[in-house]
Amino acid sequence: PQPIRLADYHPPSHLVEAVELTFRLAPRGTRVRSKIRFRANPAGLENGNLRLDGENLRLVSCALDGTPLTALDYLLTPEGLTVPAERLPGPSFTWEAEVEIDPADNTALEGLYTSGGMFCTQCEAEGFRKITFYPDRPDVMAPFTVRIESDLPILLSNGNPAASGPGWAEWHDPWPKPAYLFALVAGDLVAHSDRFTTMSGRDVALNIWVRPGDEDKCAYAMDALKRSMRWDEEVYGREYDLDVFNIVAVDDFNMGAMENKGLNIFNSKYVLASPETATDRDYDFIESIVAHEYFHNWTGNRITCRDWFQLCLKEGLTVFRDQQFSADTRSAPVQRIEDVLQLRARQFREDAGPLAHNVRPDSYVEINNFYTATVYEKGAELIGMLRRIVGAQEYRAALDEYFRRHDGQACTIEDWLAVFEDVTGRDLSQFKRWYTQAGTPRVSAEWQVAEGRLHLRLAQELPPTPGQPLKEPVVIPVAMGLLSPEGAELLPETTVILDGPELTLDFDLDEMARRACIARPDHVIPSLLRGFSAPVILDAGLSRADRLVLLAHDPDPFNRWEAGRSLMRETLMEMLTGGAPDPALFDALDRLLAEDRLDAAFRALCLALPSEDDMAQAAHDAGLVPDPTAIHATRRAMQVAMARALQPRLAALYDAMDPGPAYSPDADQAAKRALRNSALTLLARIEGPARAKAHYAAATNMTDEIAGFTTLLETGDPDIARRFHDRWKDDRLVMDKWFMAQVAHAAPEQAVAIARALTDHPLFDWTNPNRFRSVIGGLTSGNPAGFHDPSGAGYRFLADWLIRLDAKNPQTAARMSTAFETWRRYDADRQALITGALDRIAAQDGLSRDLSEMVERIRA
Ligand code: B3K
Ligand code: ZN
Repeated sequence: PQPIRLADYHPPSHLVEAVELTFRLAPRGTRVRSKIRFRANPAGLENGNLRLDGENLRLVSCALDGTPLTALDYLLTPEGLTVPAERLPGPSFTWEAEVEIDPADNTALEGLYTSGGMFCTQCEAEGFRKITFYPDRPDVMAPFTVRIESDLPILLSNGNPAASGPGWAEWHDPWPKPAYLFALVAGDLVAHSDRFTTMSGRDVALNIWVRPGDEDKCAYAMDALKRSMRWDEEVYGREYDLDVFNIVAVDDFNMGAMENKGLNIFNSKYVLASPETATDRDYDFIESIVAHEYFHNWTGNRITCRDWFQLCLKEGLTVFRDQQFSADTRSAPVQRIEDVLQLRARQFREDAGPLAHNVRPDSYVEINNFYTATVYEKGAELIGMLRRIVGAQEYRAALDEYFRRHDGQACTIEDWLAVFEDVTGRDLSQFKRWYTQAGTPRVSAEWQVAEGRLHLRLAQELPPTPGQPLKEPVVIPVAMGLLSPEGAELLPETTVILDGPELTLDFDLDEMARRACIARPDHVIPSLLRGFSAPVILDAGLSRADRLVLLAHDPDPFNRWEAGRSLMRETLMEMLTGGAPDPALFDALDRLLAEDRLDAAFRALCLALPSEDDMAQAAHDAGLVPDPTAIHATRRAMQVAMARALQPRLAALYDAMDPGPAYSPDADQAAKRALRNSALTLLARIEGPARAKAHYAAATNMTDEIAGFTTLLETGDPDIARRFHDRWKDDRLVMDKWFMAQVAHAAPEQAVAIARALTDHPLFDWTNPNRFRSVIGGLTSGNPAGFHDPSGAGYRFLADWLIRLDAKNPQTAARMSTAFETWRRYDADRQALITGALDRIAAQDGLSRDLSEMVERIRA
């Protein structure tokens, strides 16, 4: 298929004034009647034909202004239907159609499908065209009226309930929206209900709809929803705009959740929680995803994207908003570190390989392949930089103007930046390069102290990415401070802007020393990129001693953590090539762990090692060929060394950090459990399984239970998997953890065999995306050394499953194929095995557009 290009955008020939839909639901033959009021678009550059998208639809009948059309009046292809301009009654007309669709056969989970006896929809990006003929593009916005006919008790759509009777319900959504925000749900559902009064005093009914039996697992999601609604009022002045807000939990869902107007649909994994079944991490995800989808009501729904190239307009901004919310709700530094860990693990990895693309891509074959860490997480970083550059007040003023100017519109990144330019009077043309250049910039620092002055030179470099050999310098805000070798703060935090290839700064040490009331130091330690002020790779040029000072004293918690992180990474790299860990690092960690005034979650993060994938990338960046087996063994050896060096401290923390039996998912308790469970895992490396056995037996919540379970899996308790299974076999979400943990915590040489055996387990339902991801993702992400087994068995296993899944669910198959994106890092044997697996996939007949685009891009 031909790629679609941003440069080819043209406005639609027709706009929609109103849509009426009637669904007569049946699993094997749902009838959809549509009545759509069209009007010619004066700005339409097209030929004036009426172009409607439509896929997998059986057309029963259609008419224009009441006159039935015959097959001679239109052109029907597998992609849609065109009525030539000369057959249209005039500039305004009503299109009516009836189509039949087969929701029970819809295994792609896009459009209208069935899941465990309920009907539900997923339309973003282009699923609405599988429901009826329509201009399925985000710049066509219209109010929708929907009638649902079905014997199922609960019938939901967007907007407000309009009328209902036995076997039917009508909904009306007054806010014009693109078709991708359409949703319909029908099922035997029960609600966890509540109410919310908005800042202007309007009363909103809130419902979380779940299968009977799950209603006692909705309280946390509801609480998160109400807090999100309040937060958006307080921080952004945004009020909810309908009489009801519905959330529905669905077991079969391709991603996390979807922001359909007034009817958010969620993967049940991100709604249902009880202390016994959900971990602290699950609670954390529920909170941030509920917030994210709710925040889309303004950033995405009221103001949407002109075309799918502008996806970051809604996603980057909404991720930034949900990160702000989490930072306000929990610990801000911990949130920042976690966000950066995610960014590096997923987005830097993407940027470093063949799938690198702009935050605003220039072209795509299948848009679902561009819901990426680059669009989402790097997109959010760009908003954060913008806010840092213009300041919090001007940022808020610009957002107010954005909502004022563009409410009800479908916008572009140019519109977004123009608002900031108008409100702040700045020229953002250089900043815009962040949206149009792929790749992670590299920033390096060099400095010297001479004659009482510090000369600091910052430089940026932009490595080439596929299709972009040369790049222009970007605008990099560098938040920084300076410390003396004793850890005294010499310079209060300031932000400098690196917008050329390099920047030289000059500081007067005498003056700084005077202000800090210390003698003039003969050495200075720059603390650069505080709070990770830009999504770049920094070579700070710091010695080990300098970093130990930052680890002990940096007033910026992010850079404190970062100093420890880089020492750990360096130590692991040295151990990989035969070195031994430096005891000074362990001493520093020991002191940090003893600082009781530090957040326990922060301490747990400082104790965590870089992942195996981080290490593989670090090895590659250092010009080495990473050996996944050696990396795994080295991390293990480091854990043993750490446990030995820190044993008394870890044992003391294990006892001190017990939050007691009354479980709460709040940040404070979760932090204690995080630190305590890190201590448990490390201690098990030298103590054997006794402590983990007791921990598992005593656990009264899933966070502790899974920590005990995974530790026992690793220390080789032969019976633990069976016991966990027998306890939880009837709980789908907990069993996802059971499947995943066994693969992720298997010894590398056994991982593929274990994964394969699990795919034969009676509870392995590979058509359920969560279950598929548990086992196949448990190997590819959870057990890199197992996945990269030198035999190639992991690659063959993944390829076999991608081929099988692609025939049913291309979107999830394509998503999972990114496990191969790092293939160029590895040795020639592994490269040949991976490219062989990719070529085998590419050679399949009838491969989806989704997976074939991915394989082609990865292979290139
Ligand atoms: N907007 C949806 C993602 C849709 C993905 C389509 N493949 C969820 C979100 O970002 O909130
Ligand atoms: Zn989103």
